[in-house]
Amino acid sequence: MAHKAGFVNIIGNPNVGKSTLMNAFVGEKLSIITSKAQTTRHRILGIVNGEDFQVILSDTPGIIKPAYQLQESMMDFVKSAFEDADVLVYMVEIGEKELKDESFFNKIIHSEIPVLLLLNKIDKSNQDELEEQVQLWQEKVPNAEIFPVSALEGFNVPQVFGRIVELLPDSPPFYPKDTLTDKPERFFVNEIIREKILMHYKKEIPYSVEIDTEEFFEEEEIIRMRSIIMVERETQKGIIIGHKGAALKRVGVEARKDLEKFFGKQVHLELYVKVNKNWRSDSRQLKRFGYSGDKK
Ligand SMILES: Nc1nc2c(ncn2[C@@H]2O[C@H](COP(=O)(O)OP(=O)(O)OP(=O)(O)O)[C@@H](O)[C@H]2O)c(=O)[nH]1
Ligand SMILES: [Mg+2]
Repeated sequence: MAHKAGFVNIIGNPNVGKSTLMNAFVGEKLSIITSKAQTTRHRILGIVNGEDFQVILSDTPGIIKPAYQLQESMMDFVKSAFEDADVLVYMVEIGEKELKDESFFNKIIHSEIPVLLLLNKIDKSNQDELEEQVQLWQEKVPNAEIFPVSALEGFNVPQVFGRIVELLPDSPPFYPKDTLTDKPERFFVNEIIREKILMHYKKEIPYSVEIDTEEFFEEEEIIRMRSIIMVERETQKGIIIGHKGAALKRVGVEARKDLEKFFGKQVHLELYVKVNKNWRSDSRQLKRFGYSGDKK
């Protein structure tokens, strides 16, 4: 029997629903999702295995004009997603007019590989608007096949998946057939904690935070984790901890609940806050946190 396999890389502006789509395809919450832009900072693989196919999806950070080195590394992940894609999934949301970065947009319209343009969040739209938007995007990206979808409600998601499998080249699998992702367990610990930070803190705080899980120790009944929440400045440390530690406690309780769901096991989570001055602009630190740019 012929076997199909390949890389399907999801790109688009921030907050359009790329991670929601990847999770819907994979059926697991691999990528964190929040209503804030720049939730995703890495390229995260989500692998869907069937008897005769292996779809290797990549969720990527939303495309922005980088203002500091962390954001440059985030855009390097997007660039890498252009390099090895067998199918490009370009996601836009209803009401959106353009991809802010022209060079990325040019790569899409001149792409030699198939482009699926997903017009997302159609649950928030109506028929007239939808038709007008489909026409707009068909003109802008003539080489794309357009699919209106709702990643959140699953509308048209199986149809898009079917089309992806059709477009994949004949190939043996790239990963063992029981592989779900390329990221280690600690990565997901970091991300689940960061999701709570994105949800509960305002302004620059979530963008100044990185998580480093120093300990991940699995016992028979429980997994013990110790994670550091790193901030850039002393004042941010106080804000993270909050009055009598209440804010930090909330992060810990909510993260632990999600971690227990994710790992299917009881979790003990210790959280500490540390100042790590200007980590976002420090190459060595960024490398240590996995932002080296060209990694899948
Ligand atoms: N109404 C509606 N909301 C959606 C849909 N898909 C995603 N969202 C919401 O849009 C917001 C952003 O979703 P994400 O999946 O995090 O978007 P993203 O493109 O990965 O964002 P970044 O990682 O920041 O680039 C969240 O609040 C989602 O719940 C959809 O189909 N309909
Ligand atoms: Mg995302």
